[in-house]
Amino acid sequence: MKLSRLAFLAQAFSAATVYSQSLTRVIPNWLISTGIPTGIIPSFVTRTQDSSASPSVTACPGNAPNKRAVWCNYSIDTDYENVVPDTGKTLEYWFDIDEVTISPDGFARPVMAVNGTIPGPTLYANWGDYVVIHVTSHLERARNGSSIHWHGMRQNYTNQNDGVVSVTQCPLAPGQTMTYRWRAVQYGSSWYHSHIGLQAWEGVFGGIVINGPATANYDIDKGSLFLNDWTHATVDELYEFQHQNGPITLDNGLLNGTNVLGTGANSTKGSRFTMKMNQGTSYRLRLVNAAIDTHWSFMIDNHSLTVIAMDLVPIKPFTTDILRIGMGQRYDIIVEANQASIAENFWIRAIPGASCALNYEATNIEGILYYGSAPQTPNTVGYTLTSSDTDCLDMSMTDLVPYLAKDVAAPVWNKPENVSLNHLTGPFFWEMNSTSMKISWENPTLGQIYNNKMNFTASSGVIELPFEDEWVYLMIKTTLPVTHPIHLHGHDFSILAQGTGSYNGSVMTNNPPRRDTAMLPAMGYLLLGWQTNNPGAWLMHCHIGWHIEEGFALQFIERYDDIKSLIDYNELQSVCEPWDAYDTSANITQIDSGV
Ligand SMILES: *[C@@H]1O[C@H](CO)[C@@H](O)[C@H](O)[C@H]1NC(C)=O
Ligand SMILES: *[C@@H]1O[C@H](CO)[C@@H](O)[C@H](O)[C@H]1NC(C)=O
Ligand SMILES: *[C@@H]1O[C@H](CO)[C@@H](O)[C@H](O)[C@H]1NC(C)=O
Ligand SMILES: *[C@@H]1O[C@H](CO)[C@@H](O)[C@H](O)[C@H]1NC(C)=O
Ligand SMILES: *[C@@H]1O[C@H](CO)[C@@H](O)[C@H](O)[C@H]1NC(C)=O
Ligand SMILES: *[C@@H]1O[C@H](CO)[C@@H](O)[C@H](O)[C@H]1NC(C)=O
Ligand SMILES: *[C@@H]1O[C@H](CO)[C@@H](O)[C@H](O)[C@H]1NC(C)=O
Ligand SMILES: *[C@@H]1O[C@H](CO)[C@@H](O)[C@H](O)[C@H]1NC(C)=O
Ligand SMILES: *[C@@H]1O[C@H](CO)[C@@H](O)[C@H](O)[C@H]1NC(C)=O
Ligand SMILES: *[C@@H]1O[C@H](CO)[C@@H](O)[C@H](O)[C@H]1NC(C)=O
Ligand SMILES: *[C@@H]1O[C@H](CO)[C@@H](O)[C@H](O)[C@H]1NC(C)=O
Ligand SMILES: *[C@@H]1O[C@H](CO)[C@@H](O)[C@H](O)[C@H]1NC(C)=O
Ligand SMILES: [Cu+2]
Repeated sequence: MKLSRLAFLAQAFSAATVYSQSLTRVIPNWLISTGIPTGIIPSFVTRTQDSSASPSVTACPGNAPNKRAVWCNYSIDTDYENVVPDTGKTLEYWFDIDEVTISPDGFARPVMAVNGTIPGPTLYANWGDYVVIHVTSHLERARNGSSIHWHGMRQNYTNQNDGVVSVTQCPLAPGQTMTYRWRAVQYGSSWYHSHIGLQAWEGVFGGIVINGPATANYDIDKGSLFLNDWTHATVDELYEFQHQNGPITLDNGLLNGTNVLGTGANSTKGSRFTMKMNQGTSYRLRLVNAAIDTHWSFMIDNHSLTVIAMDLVPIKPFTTDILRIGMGQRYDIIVEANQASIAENFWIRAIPGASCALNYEATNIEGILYYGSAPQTPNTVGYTLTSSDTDCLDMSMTDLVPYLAKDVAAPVWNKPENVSLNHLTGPFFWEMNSTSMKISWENPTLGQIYNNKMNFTASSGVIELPFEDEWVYLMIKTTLPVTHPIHLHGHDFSILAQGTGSYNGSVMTNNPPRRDTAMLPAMGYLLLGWQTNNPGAWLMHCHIGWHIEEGFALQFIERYDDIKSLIDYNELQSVCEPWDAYDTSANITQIDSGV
């Protein structure tokens, strides 16, 4: 290796330990000491985060601030479940999964992140566009496999691009590149994240914005606003303690990747999330809960929030002061900047749900909305939390009315799943119907289906749905005092019943809330229904990072007979073969559920 390159690397190393928004990829120690042939050296780059990066795609003509319902020749009234604009466009993105040291709250720690930033670069597309993403992993030092899941994206007949290790692919080995291809058949706000181990919560995530029509007007789109909890040790380091002992207190939280760290020995300067608004202007924000184990109540002092979408489903606008958002969920909100006469600065608050989340900085996860020329410390007072906020529940079902009404028919398949723990002291494994998922990175479900395997083991958590375009219902119940955000891949489900205590048998079939993630209340039930119109192996899981690691997952094999023809086996093998070789040479051990 040339000396100049080594000097460059050394410089990069020291730069990486200093907090700044500029990022440097950490070069694996073995690379420096052994001098590997240049061909496999990851391209080394220094980047500056451009927080003002503008969308790379433009809105359809006609979609003006006072006409957000319009979208080219389509509109908010178009039935997006059946009609998708033919834009004739394919967008191509390149993602690098890096290991970097950054200090989102002023406390330096190693993270894994897409293109070295938290959140990673936002993926923009227009409704109907095709999207191609080339993902390259540089996780040599951690010796991690990787993958990217496009959360909430329908993956209509493109199951193999869902990015779930052990189900739709093998882990992507360090140094390898894999390409995902899918079409944006819905519009709105979502996010992408790694779907192996706890890697998403080490920092591998970012926003997805699919432009389309909306159910209310607004002037300016402010983009994604991520709500994360945050730890100073890595979540991989914390996992074993959590696994043995149960819930742990997290160190902090971040608004769009930044915060300060309050008092005490570890206090830092960090920096608060700030957002400038002009009196008389309205703003769209795309809230995403990307936490490992925190349900949030979000509010902006003295401002009300108009909610226009839940996950990727537009809803009839409703107004609230406090918005509860579970892990994996999204809400699109409009904020009317109309309070400049009261103050110049207002707190934006993300408050952890007291009965389900522990955080040392619970009252300090705050940003600043300011009307003046620069942000100053606000002295405003927050709205009062209700018991639903502290109990980590979803917004009321009666508020969440899909704009495009869809009624639910009787099911051909209707079964319960009982959520429980293997035993009440650690190590903890979550079970559904007494089974904790345990599947293998090297042996993804799609490969097994391609090879005609029929007999899945109990711990693979497989439920077969061989029905074509029929409704199926799944009742998830628990007697334990823990809430869980339940997420399904490949579909939006309808929420037919949701509550605490015993279920009284009522089923809401008349345009119920429809989305991809919903809360199972503590000691409660959640009845979900969806239509089997998308062949594939689709994961359903709790979106609490610890819980998926501990086996809280099922996989629905929807229309087995229709899946095989959708599999590109060469492509599957092009990720599995390098992984198998890497796995053997690096002596990797899988300790978790596999997803
Ligand atoms: C909209 O409709 C017009 C007339 O039907 C057609 O010429 C045009 O290509 C359409 N535009 C789009 C974006 O679909
Ligand atoms: C999903 O894919 C199927 C098969 O290609 C197609 O018939 C259907 O129209 C697609 N649905 C949407 C919403 O694009
Ligand atoms: C990510 O970083 C790579 C390498 O610098 C760059 O080519 C690519 O455009 C970046 N991707 C995005 C989405 O910004
Ligand atoms: C990733 O690397 C970390 C640190 O080496 C390790 O603790 C963790 O188990 C790895 N995760 C996966 C999914 O391999
Ligand atoms: C949050 O960060 C993302 C990614 O950098 C950016 O696109 C978005 O505009 C930011 N959101 C706000 C509200 O500033
Ligand atoms: C400081 O941070 C370290 C690492 O996360 C933690 O172990 C320690 O308890 C923290 N100390 C205080 C006073 O918060
Ligand atoms: C601002 O909000 C606080 C807390 O909700 C409330 O007490 C106060 O009256 C509000 N101020 C105005 C001028 O509305
Ligand atoms: C789960 O167990 C219950 C009770 O034994 C049973 O009725 C149900 O069919 C099982 N669920 C599935 C999906 O097999
Ligand atoms: C469901 O799980 C609870 C423990 O959480 C257990 O007491 C109960 O018997 C289980 N019910 C069924 C039908 O398995
Ligand atoms: C499962 O099926 C495979 C062939 O598909 C067969 O070789 C194997 O013995 C079967 N295992 C069990 C436990 O039935
Ligand atoms: C059952 O519960 C639902 C929702 O809590 C309620 O609306 C309905 O009136 C109840 N039905 C009966 C028969 O008690
Ligand atoms: C491989 O890993 C296992 C478990 O982590 C360890 O017991 C074994 O010694 C390792 N083997 C080699 C050759 O490093
Ligand atoms: Cu859970």
